[in-house]
Amino acid sequence: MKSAVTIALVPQIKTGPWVYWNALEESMEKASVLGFDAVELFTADAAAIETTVLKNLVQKWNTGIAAVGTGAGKVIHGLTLTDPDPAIRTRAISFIKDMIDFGAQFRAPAVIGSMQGNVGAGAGRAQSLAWLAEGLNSLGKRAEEAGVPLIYEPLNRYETNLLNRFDDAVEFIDTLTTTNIKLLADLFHMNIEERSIPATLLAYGRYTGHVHFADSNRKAIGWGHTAINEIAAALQEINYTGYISAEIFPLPSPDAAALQTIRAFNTYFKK
Ligand code: LER
Ligand code: MN
Repeated sequence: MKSAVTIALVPQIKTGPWVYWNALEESMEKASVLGFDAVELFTADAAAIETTVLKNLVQKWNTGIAAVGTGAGKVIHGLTLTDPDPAIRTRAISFIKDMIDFGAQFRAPAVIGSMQGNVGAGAGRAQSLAWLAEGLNSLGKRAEEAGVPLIYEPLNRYETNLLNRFDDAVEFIDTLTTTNIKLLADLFHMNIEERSIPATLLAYGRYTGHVHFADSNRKAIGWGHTAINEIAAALQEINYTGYISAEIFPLPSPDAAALQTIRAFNTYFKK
């Protein structure tokens, strides 16, 4: 398993759960010095960082790119895959395709979190899930062509009413034409929604493609009440080899949150 830490470069999401803010090179240097294998990036769009600039930084600091988040598509541009307006859905797909292509240059998959949207006014649940399926089928294929999986993230009930738990998400992605979708196990969302996080990981191991490493209060692991021992054992049991990426509040400071995270990672995953 590989460690990662998040860097957000989008001022509009300043209150969100990301460890480092702005200052891309300084943040990559800090991640590298602490021994993280990679960083996970949240950018305004696919053109926000020039590919050559990022390639140089990856080489200089010897850090991979674990994944690229797409949430800015919703926060800045108001795009979701389940908006009742077909023009907005089309723009959402196009935004994520660009993110897939951007990330793929670094072998980093794109994550679909908040851009999945909600069952809202103007459409029922079946229709919203049909739109989500249409979007994921098209995006899963694009990601496959680019040589990366597409990561779909079940979010907790306060962020979406589409699919909150792994069992429902697995049932849904099994109906898709694409087989290139993996699920994101965000331990913060799972702490709210799942009956047992380890049991869920053991049941759906082959669907798990990325992990957001966060304690029950969305602080660094060790600073809440999530029983990480059993979760780490479950991830080992399913032979998970992907990233364990800290998507947490920068509390009490980015540096302290990052340090606690790498200590926890080394304690539970580096054998
Ligand atoms: C995105 O990965 C996520 O977990 C969301 O809760 C962020 O708002
Ligand atoms: Mn997450």
